[in-house]
Amino acid sequence: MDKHPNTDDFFATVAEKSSCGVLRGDYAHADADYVVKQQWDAHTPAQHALWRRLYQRQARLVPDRACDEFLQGMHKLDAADGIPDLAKASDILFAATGWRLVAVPGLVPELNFFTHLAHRRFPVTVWLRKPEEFDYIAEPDVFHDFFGHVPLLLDPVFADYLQRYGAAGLKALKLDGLEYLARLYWYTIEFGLIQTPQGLRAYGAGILSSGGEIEYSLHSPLPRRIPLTVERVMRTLYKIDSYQESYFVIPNFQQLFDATEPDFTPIYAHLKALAVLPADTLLPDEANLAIP
Ligand code: HBI
Ligand code: FE
Repeated sequence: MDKHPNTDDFFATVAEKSSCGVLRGDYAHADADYVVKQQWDAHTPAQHALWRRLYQRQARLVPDRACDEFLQGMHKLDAADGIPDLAKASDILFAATGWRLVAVPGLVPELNFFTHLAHRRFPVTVWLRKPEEFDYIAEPDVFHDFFGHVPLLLDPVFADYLQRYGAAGLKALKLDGLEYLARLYWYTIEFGLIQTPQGLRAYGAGILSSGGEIEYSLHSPLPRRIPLTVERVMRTLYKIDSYQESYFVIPNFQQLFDATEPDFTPIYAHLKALAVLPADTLLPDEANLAIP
């Protein structure tokens, strides 16, 4: 595995963020793109049983709370019975939107992550959390990645947004815009909300794979729910180990796709002159959308 220029500082940064100071995955057998074999047969009956418990909890929570596109993708993937075989799920995904799944040991450096996304490959972590991590886990595991992220990749508009996000990420690395792209990822792909004719719904993977944040993000009076603009999201800090203090709301996925159409270079230049905003900010001209 040849080292990418940013590999060491990436793992140092993520390792200090992850709970135990080092990344949990086994990176020794990863190839140059950080891809590994899933070794699906090595999963134990206890791990499949833990997957079923996680899946059953979330499958009970998502009706009337996740957007329809997520629910349709979840049903098509049909992964209730145990840890999915990523190659089989990848075939279902490819038939729907031309995306593929690649197995990875865990978090990978941004350069590799963005390169995968830009080529319609979604990295899925191969290890599953421990039973004692049922309610919270510091690093994404196979349940967060597969249950949280993969269903929406079967939606053509969202799938195109994610590929365009990957391409923007590769540019951001050259323009020193990584922190802005990371915030856009966080407040859309991980913690995004969407206004639908049936009401406010969640589409972010961090929300939909969480036991408690689905209800909190949609119905708690505590967080702000603000109409999304790219510039506002790019300057807003976020918390990685607690429920979000603000959620950003889109009217539909087409608007999110269109918002990533322009070249972000001028936005980055403009943002460099602006102060970052704490996660609990509500600007004077912003609506805090009422709780449904
Ligand atoms: N790697 N496997 C994996 N999954 C992620 O979600 C991920 C990553 N590397 C970097 C990263 N996310 C974030 O820095 C994004 O904001 C790019
Ligand atoms: Fe994620």
